[in-house]
Amino acid sequence: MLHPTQVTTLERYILDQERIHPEATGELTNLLYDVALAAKLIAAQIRRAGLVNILGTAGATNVQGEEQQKLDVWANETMKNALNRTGRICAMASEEDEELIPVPDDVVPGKYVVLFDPLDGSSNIDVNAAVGTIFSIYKRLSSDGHGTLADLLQPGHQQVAAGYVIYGSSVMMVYSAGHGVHGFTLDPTIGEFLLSNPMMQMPRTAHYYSVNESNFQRWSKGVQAAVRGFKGEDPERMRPKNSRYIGSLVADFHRNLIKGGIFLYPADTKNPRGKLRLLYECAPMAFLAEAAGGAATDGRNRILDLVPGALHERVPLVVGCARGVDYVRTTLEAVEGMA
Ligand code: FDP
Repeated sequence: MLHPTQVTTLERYILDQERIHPEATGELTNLLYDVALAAKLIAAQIRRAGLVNILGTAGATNVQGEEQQKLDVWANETMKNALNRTGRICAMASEEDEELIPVPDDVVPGKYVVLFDPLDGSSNIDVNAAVGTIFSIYKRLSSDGHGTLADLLQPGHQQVAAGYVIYGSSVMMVYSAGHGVHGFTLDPTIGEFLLSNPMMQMPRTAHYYSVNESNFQRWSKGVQAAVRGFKGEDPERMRPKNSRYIGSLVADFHRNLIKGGIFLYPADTKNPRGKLRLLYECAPMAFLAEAAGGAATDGRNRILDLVPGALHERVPLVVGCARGVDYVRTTLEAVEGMA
């Protein structure tokens, strides 16, 4: 047991990591700390959701045509306000905003851009299931002034850091700056994220698969074959797995990271490009998966190599334990041939 004065806070841990990597200037530390502050505010609001009667739809729909809930709006504003006046970023993009979000004119733009999904899995809020915030950080490509769309439309392998906050039975922030994946649990009594899961590794063997199987009839033959394999119909190539689907990407991913599993949101006839967004969901989760020894593909290509053409582009996603992800890719190739 550690004495309370020996615990490692998020700030202390990131600072120590930066000391190991001499190229670091400390700005990324502060940026991650800005995200952590927003996460604490969002966590506090989520905890109060049932009490203050703020559940329900705000009446508006977001750019994807989905119904927005009040907490989505609130979380989005909280993220923007935590980041926009810090001088550390030159632009932002949010799953809830159609266009690039510029920093205010009176703020000197910084060298990073941040993209985020402020409240992912929001259809779970009404039922008290886990939701999350996903973030993704890149260095700007333009040299100065306000950030541009090109600064935001970078392939995932260029991310300098990515992570998520899961608002579950406890609140955890999981991030990677490329050197391992680290998890911190919020101690609500002192309001600090404390290191709880250093150097998280995706288990080599997947015991679970997570997919919305109600879409089965809408999938391609290859996806159907891969999921049948997970159920035990391809015993020579794949051991049968247990199934768990929460319907909240952060919660499903987090479960698979800890227990060993594969998450899929494939293309289907209703969502021919898949449902999840490349920049706000797939690229940051792929960055984390690879940093933890896992993998992520759209079925054919490595997610981190995809070059986004637009802010809200969607792609199919298969992410989790490397062998399971590769099984899906090779099964698609065998059934459907090369693209
Ligand atoms: P939600 O619609 O509740 O916001 O991209 C959003 C997302 O949740 C993911 O978090 C989740 O993995 C997925 O959609 C669930 O989609 P289905 O309901 O179609 O399974």
